[in-house]
Amino acid sequence: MQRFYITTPIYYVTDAPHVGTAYCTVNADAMARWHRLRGDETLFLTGTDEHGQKVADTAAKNNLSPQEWTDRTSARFVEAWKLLNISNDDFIRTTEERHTKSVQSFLSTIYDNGFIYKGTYVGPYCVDCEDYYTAENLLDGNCPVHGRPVIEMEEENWFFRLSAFQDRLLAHFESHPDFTTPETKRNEALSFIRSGLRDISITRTSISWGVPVPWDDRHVFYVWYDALINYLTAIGYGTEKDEMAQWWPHSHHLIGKEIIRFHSVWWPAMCMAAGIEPPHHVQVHGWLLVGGQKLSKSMGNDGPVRLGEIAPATLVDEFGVDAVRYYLLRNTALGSDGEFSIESVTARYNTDLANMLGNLVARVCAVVNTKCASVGPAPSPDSELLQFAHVTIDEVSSAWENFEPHIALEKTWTLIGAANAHLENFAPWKMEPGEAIDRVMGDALEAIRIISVLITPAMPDTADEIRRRIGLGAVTAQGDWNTLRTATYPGGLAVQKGEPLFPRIRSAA
Ligand code: ME8
Repeated sequence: MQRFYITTPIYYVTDAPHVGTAYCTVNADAMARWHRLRGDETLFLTGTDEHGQKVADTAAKNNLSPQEWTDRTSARFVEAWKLLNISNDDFIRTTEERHTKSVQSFLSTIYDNGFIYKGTYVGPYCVDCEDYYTAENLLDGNCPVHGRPVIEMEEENWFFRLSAFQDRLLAHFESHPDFTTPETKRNEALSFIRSGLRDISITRTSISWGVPVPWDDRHVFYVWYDALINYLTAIGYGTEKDEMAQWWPHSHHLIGKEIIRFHSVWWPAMCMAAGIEPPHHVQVHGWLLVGGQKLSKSMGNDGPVRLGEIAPATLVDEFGVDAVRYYLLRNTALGSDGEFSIESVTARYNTDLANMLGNLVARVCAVVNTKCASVGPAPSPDSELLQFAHVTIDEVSSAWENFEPHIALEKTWTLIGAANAHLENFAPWKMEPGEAIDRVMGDALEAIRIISVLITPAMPDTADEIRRRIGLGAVTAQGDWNTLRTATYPGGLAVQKGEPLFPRIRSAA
């Protein structure tokens, strides 16, 4: 048993959740579910990032106070994640009292340790990124991420001595080769460190929407400086409910590729400065693109896509929650960018879910109904199909372990393909009731039992429904994962037919 603490970025409340933020959250959810299934002690955190200039500006544009705006928008994230069956153990909001306490305690420690000093910042700043740039970083004078104009910032601020951590960070990357994965993203972080680290301005006097600096009440902390600490707030850093010893540093931060520098450079340096270990692992994922562009809140409804039409709620309505989860986990390798389109969701739905998984379950239940008097037979000990299933269990297991959901699902679907081929091969619908058909159907039911466990992190409701149809209870770590290889489908259970799990959808074209 391990301890597994997984986090998503906390999302800005500048607008509603979209399929890009859903992508990251569903991936983190599947990892959390996988680790719970293995019996690991698991903590899964997500939440909303509610401070900063961008949020204050958005609230003002909507004629609301920042607090009213954040209350309203944060609730939309809670709602969307409920709809997507996200199993987070906690949902953090950075405007909560517990967060203020942790941030002030953490940054006061860094201050007391001598890594914060007063200076003046002059330079370009992108409000959309809430990030500083140098003139060389800009693309045609614009922000390299958003392609929009930056503002010229000049402020007397408190600075974090990031430059003091260059060597320690390099040594940490050296001694922890898996600190940031995949390797291409690790190299990106490394080359940023090697290019020379500059101290960072970490406070603001120009806005008041932030966590107050405890030693200088004219300042609030710069939003990124308060945001990163959320990962510690949730485990009670600096409060009476301190669970640091239990959960730190077992953390895995799942993040998009545009925020590597904050998580793989700033954050470990901040931890070092505060005298705690850096997080265990930063897992970087790529972007969902639409028409080649990053899907984002600022795309609004005038870009290459109307965001409302691909909002998580609309997709769930159209395809069902588990199909959306499956698509997000399966279609794009974690770490790469992937083009999102309704056509590709429809294609995967029809091919992988309706034709392969849905069809397998429907055929097995129908044949057991007509040829085995609705009673599922037990499998034979060493069939070829089951030997293959056991190899698949190992492959799927190590893919989940390595943060490769797309491979875990690809391998699972190979087993689904093999189970369908087993049926095609024996054509039990043409056989007479008797021992031979019992063997064929027992093996198919055993494959379905194994498949139901393997799909649980991705498609928990479908897994339970499939099991209900073949007479089994919901998947548990103790009863199902631990005995996945040793136990078998017991036989003698009532098998029921049901509505198609994934009725085919006609494509719009
Ligand atoms: O950066 N494809 O918040 P944010 C895939 N508050 N993932 C996407 C995506 C896309 N098109 N668009 C967004 C922030 N994401 C900060 C984080 S953490 C201490 C503070 C996902 O609302 C992806 O995980 O801009 C990305 O890193 C995150 O949303 C950024 O969300």
